[in-house]
Amino acid sequence: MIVPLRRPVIADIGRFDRWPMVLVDVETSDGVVGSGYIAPYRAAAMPAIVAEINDLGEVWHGKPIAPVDAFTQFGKSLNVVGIAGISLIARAAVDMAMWDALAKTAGLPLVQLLGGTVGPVRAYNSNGLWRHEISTLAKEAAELRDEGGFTAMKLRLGHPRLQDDLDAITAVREGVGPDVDVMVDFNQALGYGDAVRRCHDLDDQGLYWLEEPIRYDNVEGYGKLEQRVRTPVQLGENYYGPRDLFNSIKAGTVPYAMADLMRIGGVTGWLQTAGLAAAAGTQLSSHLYPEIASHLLRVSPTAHWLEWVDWANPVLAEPTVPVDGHITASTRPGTGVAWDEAAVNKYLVST
Ligand code: SMN
Ligand code: MG
Repeated sequence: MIVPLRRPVIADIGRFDRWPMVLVDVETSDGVVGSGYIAPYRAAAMPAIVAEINDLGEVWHGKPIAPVDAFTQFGKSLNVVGIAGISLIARAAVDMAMWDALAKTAGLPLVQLLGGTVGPVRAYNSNGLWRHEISTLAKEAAELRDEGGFTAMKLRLGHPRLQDDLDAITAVREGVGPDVDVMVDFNQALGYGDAVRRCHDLDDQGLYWLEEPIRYDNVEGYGKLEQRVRTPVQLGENYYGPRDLFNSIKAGTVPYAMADLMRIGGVTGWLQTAGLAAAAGTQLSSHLYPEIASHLLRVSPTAHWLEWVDWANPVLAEPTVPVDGHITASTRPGTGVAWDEAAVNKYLVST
């Protein structure tokens, strides 16, 4: 499925005008359907992921809805294909659908099944402020604030010239004033040395965090960078499973981390990561997947910010709605992820 985006996503990792999604349904012998989705950025990646998901479906056919057991077993069976990448993405996709089925079977919203309560989660608006024409950023920032009473938003930086990054920050401040928290995301645009310079140059701008200034797998680089700048560094959307956070923690202080449900390993991978973050004192935010993150952040001891994006809304039967800068999970049994079948038929592509 490829859905439209209200605003094109433009970052150092690429430009995305539409958003490919893989929807997964699992059905129990009692007829309960659990649903989940992943969004693998590139449409061309979908056939390989769908093939792995179908493979896992066959492995688990006839077995109980036990997502933790399945996650572990799938890890063993896909070990030969790879621990990270497509293997983990496929495991995550099935995991999210299985947790939805389990919570529906229990008659509880996912957060309650996990021992928490449905309630508001603090969110920042990430639906815009891409690395595009700087003259449009002030207006867009005001729009983002007003789309749901947001008090925080994320701006994408990493322009080749420092001055353009500074101008982009100035434009956002013109649009929303000093009281809105501004996170900035470089999407790995900089080399280590340039990142030291750039982060120092931006350190007195009052920014909330500096996200992914360098390549996500430069673990030592992040450890050193964190010691050298005052504004906390943020990373984690590219962590493949909890061990990647563990490696970051070993390399130095990790004030902030974020987990992406597709890469961290779905609900099961998130829960493992949240325990690790809590033990290390790392404040944990979500990356995309707000529908499920709004359950999980409520049971994560060091929960920080939810990243609000509405990109899945075109195919959701009950799209999430931000209120006063907060996202509240669905009170229905399950995760609340259910399809608008007419929209699904409209955006379906063959893989
Ligand atoms: C991002 C998310 C999705 C696509 C491109 C970039 C970004 C973020 O890194 O953190 O929102
Ligand atoms: Mg990011």
